[in-house]
Amino acid sequence: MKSTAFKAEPFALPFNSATTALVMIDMQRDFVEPGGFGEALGNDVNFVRSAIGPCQQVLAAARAAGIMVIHTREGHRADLTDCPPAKLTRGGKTFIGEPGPMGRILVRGEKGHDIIPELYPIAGEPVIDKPGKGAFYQTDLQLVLQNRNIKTLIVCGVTTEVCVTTTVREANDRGYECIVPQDCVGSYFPEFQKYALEMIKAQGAIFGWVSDAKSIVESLAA
Ligand code: C5J
Repeated sequence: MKSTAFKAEPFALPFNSATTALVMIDMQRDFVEPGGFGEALGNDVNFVRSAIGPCQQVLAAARAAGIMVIHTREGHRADLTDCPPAKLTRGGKTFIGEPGPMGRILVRGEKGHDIIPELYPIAGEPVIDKPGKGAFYQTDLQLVLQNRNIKTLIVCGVTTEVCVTTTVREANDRGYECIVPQDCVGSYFPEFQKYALEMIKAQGAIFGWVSDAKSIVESLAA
C-alpha cells in the first residue's frame, strides 16, 4: 500500500492506507433526523444534516480505497442498566428511554437508534455500540483497531463538540493520529462547531488535524 499525506491544518498528515480507518460517529436517526432525540432537545437538525453529503463522499472513497470503515452508535440496553443514573436525568424535556416518534430515545434496537440510510454500514464494517460519548469508553473499539494495526483515524459524524471530539481526545491519548474533515462533522450550534474544530488543531495539532471531505477523498484516491 502507498504512503501519502492528507492536506490538513495545522500541517499535512502522512498516512498509510493499510493502517488508516474511517470512524463514522453516531450518524443515527435520533441525532440527525426530525423527530429524534436531538430535535426533542429543542435543536434544529438542519445544522447537522449538512454533514450527510460530505460524509457520503468520504465513506464512498474509503470503501473504494479499501480502508477499514467503522460505525458507532450511542445508545443503551432496553432495561437502561448500562445508563448512568446521572445521564438519565439530562435533557430537560425529553429523557433517554422515553418513547419518541422513532421509538424509545437512544435505546438499542429502536428505529431512532439506527444509522441513517444514507450512511448505512455494509457487510464487513464493524458497528460499535457505545453507552457514552467517547467511542472507546466501555467498548471494544481499541481491540478492533489494534487487531488491524490501525494508526490513523479519519473521524466524521455528530456532534462535533460532544461525541466526535470526545472520541478524538480518547484516541489521541491512546496514540492514534486523528484527522477530522470539517464538513463531515456537525453541531446544532454553529459557534460550538467553529471552536471545537479550532481546539483540535490548536497548538500544533494538540489532539488532531482538521481537513475537509474533498482533500480526504483526493488523498484516498491518490
Ligand atoms: C450527544 C453525540 N450529543 N453523538 N451525542 O449527546 O454527540
